[in-house]
Amino acid sequence: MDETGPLTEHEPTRTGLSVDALHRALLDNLFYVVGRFPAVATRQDYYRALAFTVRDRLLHRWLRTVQTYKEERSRTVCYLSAEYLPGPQLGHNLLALGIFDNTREAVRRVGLELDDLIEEEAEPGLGNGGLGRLAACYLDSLATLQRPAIGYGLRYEFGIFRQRIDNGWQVEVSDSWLRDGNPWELRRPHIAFEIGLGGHTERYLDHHGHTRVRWVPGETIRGVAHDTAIPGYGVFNSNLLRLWAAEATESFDFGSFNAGDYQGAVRRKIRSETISRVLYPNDEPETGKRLRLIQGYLFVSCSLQDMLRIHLAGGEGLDRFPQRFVVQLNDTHPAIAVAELMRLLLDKHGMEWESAWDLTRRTFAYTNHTLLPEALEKWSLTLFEETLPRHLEIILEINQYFLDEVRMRFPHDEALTTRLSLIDETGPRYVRMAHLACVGSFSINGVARLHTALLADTVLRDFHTLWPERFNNKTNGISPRRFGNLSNPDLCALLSRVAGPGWAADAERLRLLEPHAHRREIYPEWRRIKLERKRALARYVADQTGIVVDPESMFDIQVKRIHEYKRQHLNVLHIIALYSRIKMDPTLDAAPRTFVFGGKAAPGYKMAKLIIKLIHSVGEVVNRDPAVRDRLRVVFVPDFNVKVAQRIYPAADLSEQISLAGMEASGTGNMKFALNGALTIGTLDGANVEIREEVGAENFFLFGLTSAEVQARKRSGYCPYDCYRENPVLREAIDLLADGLFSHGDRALFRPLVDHLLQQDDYMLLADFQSYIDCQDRVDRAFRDADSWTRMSMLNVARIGRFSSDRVVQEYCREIWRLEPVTIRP
Ligand code: GL9
Repeated sequence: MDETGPLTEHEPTRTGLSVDALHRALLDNLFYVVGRFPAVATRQDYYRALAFTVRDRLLHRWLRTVQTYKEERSRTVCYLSAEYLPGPQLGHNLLALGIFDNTREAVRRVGLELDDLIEEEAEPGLGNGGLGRLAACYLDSLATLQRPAIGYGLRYEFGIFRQRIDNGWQVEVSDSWLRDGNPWELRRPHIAFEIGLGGHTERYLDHHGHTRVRWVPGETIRGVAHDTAIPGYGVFNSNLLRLWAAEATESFDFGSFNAGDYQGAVRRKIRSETISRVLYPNDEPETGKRLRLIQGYLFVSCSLQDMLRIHLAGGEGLDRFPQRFVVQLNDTHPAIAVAELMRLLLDKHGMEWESAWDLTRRTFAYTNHTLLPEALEKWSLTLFEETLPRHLEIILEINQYFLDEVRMRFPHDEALTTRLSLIDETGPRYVRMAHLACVGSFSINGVARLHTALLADTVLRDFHTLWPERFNNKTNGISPRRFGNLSNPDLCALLSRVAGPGWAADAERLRLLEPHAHRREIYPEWRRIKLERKRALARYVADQTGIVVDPESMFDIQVKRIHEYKRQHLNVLHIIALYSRIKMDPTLDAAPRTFVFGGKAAPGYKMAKLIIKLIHSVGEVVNRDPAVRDRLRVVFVPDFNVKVAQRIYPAADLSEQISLAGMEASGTGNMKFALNGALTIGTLDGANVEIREEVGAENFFLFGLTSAEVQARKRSGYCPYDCYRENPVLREAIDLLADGLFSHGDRALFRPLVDHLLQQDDYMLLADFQSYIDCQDRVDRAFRDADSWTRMSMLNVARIGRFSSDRVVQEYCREIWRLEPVTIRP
């Protein structure tokens, strides 16, 4: 795989890929960029020197790519996303460049191990969870598939908080990922745009005598581009992730300074820079957060201004903008783009409404990522008017034309008009961002087949009635490079040996493993690799938590954001039931299990934080009890992020995907686990449905209500207390919890959780409980037949190729973006 070029004396220090060149460059950068002698350099110094070495090698690919796209005026997709979770870059870039082995050797020459340097990197936590990670996987695939693309977003100075655990409770610690600098990015001071905020609008006559609008903002702020290269795997193309950082338009207010107000002079600078200071940690957007609205506006406006700049520099007219650019809105966070593009075209470029609207609607496409009604973003009209007065005018005008069209097609249906309106007028008035995104986009997609169907049937039902042709599905996918090669190199080496190489760039080739799934002679090696990953995770767990786990036990893992709909507490109820069963019957024949949890709770989400405490509390009792020693262990891995995830997926035997059917839009962890040979226990929710179809029902542990059954049960009046009363196993588990067995006799601690389950149970844990327990029994029996389990594991890997992000990105390219590959040559 490595491009081991010939060793020539003249191989350039900044581009050469041989061990010699890399070694020389490493020392060169250590001295001239990091400023350290080898004798005193720390690992972090060496990591930085190596990162610069790799960045040098990326730069000419990256500049070549930009130059080629520009020359060829390639059609480009711009992915607008408020979140990105790219994970650590070093390993990924070495893999893409094909210089892993050479670099390992070069690093050995200075007496260090590459893996230790990779460990040094602080990852950019610029996202909350699946949505941000998906954006990163798509950038990887776009580059690998040689599609011209720019990822646009915000350069938060503080990413998602780091999670510490204190006495079983989550404690949030700020994430200063930029503290040691970021060797991967290039600040581009010449690529900067101003945005306005507040102020008022004025009307005036232009030289044709037409009324036009001028926005006079109360203040202006600058966004400055920071670029990171996203190299494709095994190709020369390297795309761009362009993140905007907020800066003051003038860093210093001389008026105040001269008047002797030194503090006031810097205050404005600080206020401006605050805008990109921190990522909002909630996965449910909140209204009323002015700063969040401004964040979205900053990166959207800078990105659109940047696209218009690039387009106009190519010498073509604005009318051709939709030929050159297509803009994908990653959820509603960037939906203000619809109004902002209108504003730029109308007010800055003097376009007429009709042509501006036509152009706008041909530019945007919108992806919805959630059905949770509370997560549908809306902004109060007053906040909007204060912050973006011109945009509110434009949105109201779009709304007027839109509702006229609705009334024309559906006369006498005022209820429909009210439901579709961009403005929610049922109480205090709000702007509905999802509606703005729908009206302004030519394509609307969900992220799994079930999710898209439910979208059309529930939250976007009226839009589906109006424009069924705009709706389409794009089932999520994951990068086989990041979650295969990088996370699990040993398994990947085996796959390449058995199924043949090439699957990393063409995951459908994993199918070639299928005929080998009955070859028992391979099973020991398959199991040895899994065991090795479990040992490594066990070491990490011991290091992080002090808890010792048995690598031979079944690793039953649930890692994802903590949320009631994801039902980590259903998993806990099973643990309690199993614990009490073993206590009652010490001879019970069940495979030893290690239950692993990980994930962050939104800081303001009390119940989610209580679930973290619950996991720790149950763990404390179970892990200490000699009666179940060696049979049950419960651990919570703190601070789940991309780096930790890469350790966890390869070590899993069982993947918990147990959300209430109809709640999880897609899920992507489910795919990462399966690619690493874990079997899934799951409901018919999100992409689970399609994963099960692909891997085969006999290789998937299914339980629970379907989404149709959920809806029916809710309609007929679901009463969780009935389940509790009628099921002695469930009753016992809940009673143990309520009686304080896991809280040192404190009956109040988990009361809110128990009460909610018994009285409301919005996510129907009690309805699914018995089905889950029965299914876990099937898992247990299956696991104890090691050969059969191994065959199922192999079949999961062989049949998971469809969930490669390469497949999805190709679908986006064909069906939404109309984007062709552009080959970049060295
Ligand atoms: C999410 C959905 O909840 C997931 O089911 C989906 O897989 C991803 C990617 O499409 O998007 N939507 C969403 O708001 N989040 C998702 O993970 N939340 C976070 O990213 C925290």
